[in-house]
Amino acid sequence: MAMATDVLQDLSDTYPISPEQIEQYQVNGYIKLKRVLSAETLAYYGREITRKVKELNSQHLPMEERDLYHRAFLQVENLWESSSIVREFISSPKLGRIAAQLMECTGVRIYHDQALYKEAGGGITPWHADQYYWPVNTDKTITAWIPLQETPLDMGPLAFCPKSHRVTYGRDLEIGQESENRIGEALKDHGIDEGKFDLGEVSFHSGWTFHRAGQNTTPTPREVMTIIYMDEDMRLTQPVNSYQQADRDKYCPGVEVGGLIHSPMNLLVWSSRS
Ligand SMILES: O=C(O)CCC(=O)C(=O)O
Repeated sequence: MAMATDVLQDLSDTYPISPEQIEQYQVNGYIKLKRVLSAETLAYYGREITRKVKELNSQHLPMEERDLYHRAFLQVENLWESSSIVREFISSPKLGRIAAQLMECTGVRIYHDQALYKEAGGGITPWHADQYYWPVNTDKTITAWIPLQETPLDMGPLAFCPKSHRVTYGRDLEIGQESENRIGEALKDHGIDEGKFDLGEVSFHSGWTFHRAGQNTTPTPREVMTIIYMDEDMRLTQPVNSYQQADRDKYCPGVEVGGLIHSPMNLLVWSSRS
């Protein structure tokens, strides 16, 4: 049984990031890093994350009655608000520091968290870029995708199109069948980096990087926690679609257009200024 002090230490330790890894992230728009978190840390926080997913999940339709997007995963957002254990996890200085270093910014705040559990028999995650959904004024956003178990190809690990954060085609598409078809077609000559994740491996992808995931054909759920960070200096832009308006209301309460996004929802988890 892991001791709370051991796992807390694991969340605070420094994970060294080399200049080559920063360059790799900047060029490709994502990076996969091995041995970021220990098996004990993932088991300890994973238990609580799974408990919260079961408590808060509102998707109860059988798979065959759902549309493509809702077959991809159970999606539960901002677990940290009602769990001090999840709050501890998403406040990890180790993960925050990696995010800031990769984006080459002085610090990061939380935009939001979400658990993405691809159930046994769950469908594909269609091609998309996350920043379509976010009313923010720069591209300094990054998602830590943290599998809670080893994730082989048949469980549907996250896959990335290298360098696609520089591709502007398809940025106006919401996730679904159309994004899967049109972005998949547009990127077919760019290649796809699709591989398993070891236990403890974490990927970081930029808000405009196109990504997808295959089906989970195993009998075991693919349990993943994600933390979405933004530059500590990020400002709010006028929402340009209904999703951005909903995000503004949920994740940036009280922030004016043009204002610094530092509402009580946006925990400052790592900064070299403080
Ligand atoms: O977990 C998945 O299948 C998709 C994850 C994703 O799209 C994201 O974290 O931005």
